[in-house]
Amino acid sequence: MTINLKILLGFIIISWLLHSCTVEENNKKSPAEELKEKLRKIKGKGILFGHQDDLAYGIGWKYKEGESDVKRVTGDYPAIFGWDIGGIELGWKKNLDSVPFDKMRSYIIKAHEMGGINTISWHTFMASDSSNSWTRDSTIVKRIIPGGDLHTTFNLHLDAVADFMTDLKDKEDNLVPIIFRPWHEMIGSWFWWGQKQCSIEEYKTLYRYTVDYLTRIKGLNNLLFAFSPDQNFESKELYLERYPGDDVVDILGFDDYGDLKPKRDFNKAIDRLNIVIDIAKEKKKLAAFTETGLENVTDSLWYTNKLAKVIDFQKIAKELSYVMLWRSDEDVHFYFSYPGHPSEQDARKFCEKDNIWLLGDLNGFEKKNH
Ligand code: BMA
Repeated sequence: MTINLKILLGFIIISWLLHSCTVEENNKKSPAEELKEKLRKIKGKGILFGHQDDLAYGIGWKYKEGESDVKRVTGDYPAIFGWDIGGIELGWKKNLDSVPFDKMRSYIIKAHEMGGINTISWHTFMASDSSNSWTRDSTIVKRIIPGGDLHTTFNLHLDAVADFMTDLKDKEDNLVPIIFRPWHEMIGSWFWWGQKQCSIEEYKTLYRYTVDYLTRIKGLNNLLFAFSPDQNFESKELYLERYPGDDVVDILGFDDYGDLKPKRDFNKAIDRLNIVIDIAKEKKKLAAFTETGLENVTDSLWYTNKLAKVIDFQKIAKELSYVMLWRSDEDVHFYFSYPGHPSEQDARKFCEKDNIWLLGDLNGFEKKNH
């Protein structure tokens, strides 16, 4: 072979290698797309069980490596790990419930590396005077969206969120996928982004702007977005009143504590979940019960008598991706049981149901399907 031929051959091989790398790169799914695919595969087979702040603290312990109330009661970790980043926008080192952000970051990464799925909510403080989410100020949304006098400050708040999300990387330097659930419970009026505090258009603009800023401007490709009103809707129309658009939402959910309280009718929760699921099916989105629980689990049979009856109901069992209980903070309130609590056995019984998946079930399924 002449030198020239060798050079030409070498050139062809290198170009081919480079080309195939680029094709592979281009075909590579983003962390968000991978998570969506994973959730789609699971749908109908199991409902993932989640708990807010599960790895951070529980009843009688705080920041203890490997600890989890779900694990203490059931022997396994939850499959969904919930977190809240309220306070990140003010540059705080800890969130509104005193969870240090550096610890939260490492728990999120750990949950991901164990095979779990993380979801983040954001009890946002106000860009005007740093008042908390529960402040009924009906000027803030208008002031932070484009054109408002607090818009620049709000962009800085979103920068802080983006920085946190960008820092969530696994050992291989890949971004950890996150289900982000901003501006939740907007049908109620307890938050400054609630129904009485902003117009429909203002709310939609806020949600859309948030998604656009994080994904397009900040280039984050690890976020799925969940839309999660509270329980105050009786029809598809009401659920969708503030829905910001198919292009900015991946998961349709809702938060409901009221319908599952002891003297209330849990069929209401079934009706509402059916609404969410019908819309999700029409729109080809995923559906989730994004927050629920009974404060301090005052009914020792709550899991099997209420929660199981809701999520086992016909199409709910087939269509729901996950259900998440709120946090267990011994100084405030708890939503999952702990060893020695009268509801412990019932919690375990619920989590042992075939269609309720903890981390081990999720990992077992993943192994079989790869
Ligand atoms: C609420 C309560 C509060 C907490 C907030 C945000 O439901 O648990 O104590 O600050 O959620 O996590």
